[in-house]
Amino acid sequence: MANFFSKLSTVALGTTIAATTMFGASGELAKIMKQRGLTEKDVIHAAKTYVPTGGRDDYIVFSSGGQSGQILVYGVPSMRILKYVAVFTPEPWQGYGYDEDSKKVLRQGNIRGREINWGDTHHPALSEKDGKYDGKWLVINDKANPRLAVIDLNDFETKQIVVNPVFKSDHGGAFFTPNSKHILEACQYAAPFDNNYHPIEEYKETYRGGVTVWGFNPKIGRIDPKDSFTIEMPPYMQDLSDAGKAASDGWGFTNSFNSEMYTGGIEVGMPPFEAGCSRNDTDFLHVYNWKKLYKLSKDPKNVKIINNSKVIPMDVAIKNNCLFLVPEPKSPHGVDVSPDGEYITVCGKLDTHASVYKWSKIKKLIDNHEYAGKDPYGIPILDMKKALHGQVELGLGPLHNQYGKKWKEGIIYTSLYVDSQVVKWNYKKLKVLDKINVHYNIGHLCGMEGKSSDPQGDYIIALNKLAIDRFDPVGPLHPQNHQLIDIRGKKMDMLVDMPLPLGEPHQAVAIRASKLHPEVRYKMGTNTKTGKLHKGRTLAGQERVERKGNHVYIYGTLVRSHINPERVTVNKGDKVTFYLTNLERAEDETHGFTVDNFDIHGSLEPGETIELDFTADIEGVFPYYCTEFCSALHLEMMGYLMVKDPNKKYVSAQKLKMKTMSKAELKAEYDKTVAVNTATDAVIQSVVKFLKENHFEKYPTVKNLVTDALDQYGKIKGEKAKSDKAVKAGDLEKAVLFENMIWQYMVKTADVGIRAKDLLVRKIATPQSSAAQAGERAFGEGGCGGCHVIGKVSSGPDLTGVLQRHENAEKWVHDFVKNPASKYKEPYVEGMINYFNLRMPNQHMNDEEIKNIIEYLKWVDDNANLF
Ligand code: K7E
Ligand code: CUA
Repeated sequence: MANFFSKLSTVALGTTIAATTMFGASGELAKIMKQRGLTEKDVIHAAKTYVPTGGRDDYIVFSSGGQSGQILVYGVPSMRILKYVAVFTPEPWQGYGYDEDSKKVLRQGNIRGREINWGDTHHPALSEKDGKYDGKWLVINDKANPRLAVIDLNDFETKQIVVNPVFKSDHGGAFFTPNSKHILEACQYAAPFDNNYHPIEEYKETYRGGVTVWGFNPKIGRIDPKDSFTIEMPPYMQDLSDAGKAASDGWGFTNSFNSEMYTGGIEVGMPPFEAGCSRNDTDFLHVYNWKKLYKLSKDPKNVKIINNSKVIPMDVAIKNNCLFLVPEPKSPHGVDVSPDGEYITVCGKLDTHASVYKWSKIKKLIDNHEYAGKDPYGIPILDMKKALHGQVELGLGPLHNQYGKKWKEGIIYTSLYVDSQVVKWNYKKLKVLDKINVHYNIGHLCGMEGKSSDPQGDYIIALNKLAIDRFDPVGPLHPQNHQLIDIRGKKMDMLVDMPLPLGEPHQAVAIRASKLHPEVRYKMGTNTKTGKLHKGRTLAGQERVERKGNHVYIYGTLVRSHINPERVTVNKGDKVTFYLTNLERAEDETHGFTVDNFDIHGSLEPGETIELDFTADIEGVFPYYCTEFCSALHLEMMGYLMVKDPNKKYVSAQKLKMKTMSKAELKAEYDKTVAVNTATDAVIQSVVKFLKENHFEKYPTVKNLVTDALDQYGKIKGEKAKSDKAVKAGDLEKAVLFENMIWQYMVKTADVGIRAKDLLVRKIATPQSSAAQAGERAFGEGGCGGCHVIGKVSSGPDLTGVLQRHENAEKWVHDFVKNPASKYKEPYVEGMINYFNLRMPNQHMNDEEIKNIIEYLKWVDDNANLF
């Protein structure tokens, strides 16, 4: 023990108290720390973020995938990536854009009739109930092609894409209102609302910005374009936005960065755009009463119809006291409303300050019609000073804000892009509290439910634009770097880096994992994109091929490990539609499907039906197969699409003369196959006996596996009847094939059954001491398992009971492991060497490892009945 701590203190930088209580007396840890050059702090950070195998995370993060047009899902604190959700971009893995139903979703995003196959995702938003995340829906915007997408958190699939009818780009979206009845989406680069050409010289007259208020039905999770409208705004280049909450519910807040309405024009000798658009000291925070405007939008006299959508003109909004401007420091970026809706924090990239506005002050100015002036479009401007709670200097390039658990006391976190820091400060007392360096150039930061009205604190994730020197280089473009920061202490503590190998994630949102309850399986035959039963739904026994003119419809099924039908023949030029249903009920038993050379792919989660369409315009033989390694017989899960040219005459190839088996030979093969099946069945029965005796039904996860296994086993009876019938008819050839099929079902049963048994053993065995755990690890890592299998005689003896076989056994085992050669001459060992024709090699274990292995072997003996 003394040795361990003296070693530790030579490398420790931080406090040692935590380590002494956390790590106990294991010398192994000190050894690893030394080998890997880890400090005590590193080890504490690892312990704070490590999730042991099989463990779960506390939070799930949805991060925008930037230019990949996708969403990334990962866990906190482990920072393990869990999923890519395809949104605006085809993603073959789940068949997105490669099967017909997902193509329909993707094509909802066509703009002016044209296909768009990528997106620039920026701001994901989680649906809310009373301002708190409810774990039901996720929406995200596409900045490049102004669109929103809706993802169902029941299965993490994109269900809807809507195109903004009037914007030519967007950015300040998506933001749910507190009960998810509406979603705000603000414009970015001003442009004419119609689709016509308008000269840039008419920028002030014909170019417009705005905010679209989308109607959303939180019950079904769909945006309703008919229940939506756009608020016309000046061409000020609207930016980030936020929806009011509690005190400010019903209002929206949107930044802008070009109140100068500068349009650049370096080609005509004008100073560049970025110079002109940041000339004024201030830009405008747009404050608008979307709730009242929503009601007004229902009266046709208040709206203009542009591109088949409702637009409320500025003068209507002004007349109804629904639109105001408040000056804000120039070129602002983030605007974030506090959980109680009372404070609105704005950060300007070109200003070192954060500006905190107070809603009650803004509201008072509005109610009293107390204006400092009007903008060129007649929008009332409120006095900045009178609207401000105060300003505080944070550092260079403040961008975005997140609230923590102590938001009521005023705690807020802000990213500093230029300084590459996160700053913790108090927005009520206007005081900086702490800063931490991040690597490098942070954009957004993500708190745990940090944008809801119920922030959890615990962590902040820094979403850094550059990684530079943090990872092994993978070319000139480095990964993005998400860094997890512990904010539970007084000082922020950087825990771990996570490289992100995708686009540039702008924002991420985090939700408690306990709030998500995704589906395990679909109702049999579901079209997952609509949630309804699929028109091509096919149940077992309904498989068929139908021809209607030159269109061939295949109604097929997939279940471990066959595709039914196995052969499809069509004519060259035929249209082909595969309707495929995954008949599995077993958890995670997904099958994929493709026909080689036709650029189609589907992923069928348990119960899902998909449609794949193509024209068989080339002649030939095309294998189709399951693309998920779904069982031991996955490679066998295949079939053939044969495409014949109807105008060609095919001459049959000379048949090869194959030697046929004699009757006696066939009989021998049949008997052998049956014998193998009988033996395999005996193994299955012994597993079943074990499972029953140990009450598998008490453990739901084990029970599910047993159900799956028996599901396969249940199919044997039918095959056996067919085999017997063939025997009766004298067709042993066929009988052998059916017996083989029986064997395949047995293998599948055993595959899952043994998994169930192993799981059950773990559940009912006595718990392992930490020494026994370390011993099992050492046993595995030391390569002992190469010769010894617990519970079985393998290429070495079974070690169950080894501690009973020798006198003074612990010492004997210790000495033998330490120096096997010293015992080669002992009669027992010599006998073993002769029997196995192998000598126990020296694995160079240290005393600690050997001690732990002995503890593990004791655990094995305690549970010997289970192996
Ligand atoms: Cu700052 Cu698009 Cu929210 Cu990027 S945005 S960082
Ligand atoms: Cu199904 Cu592989």
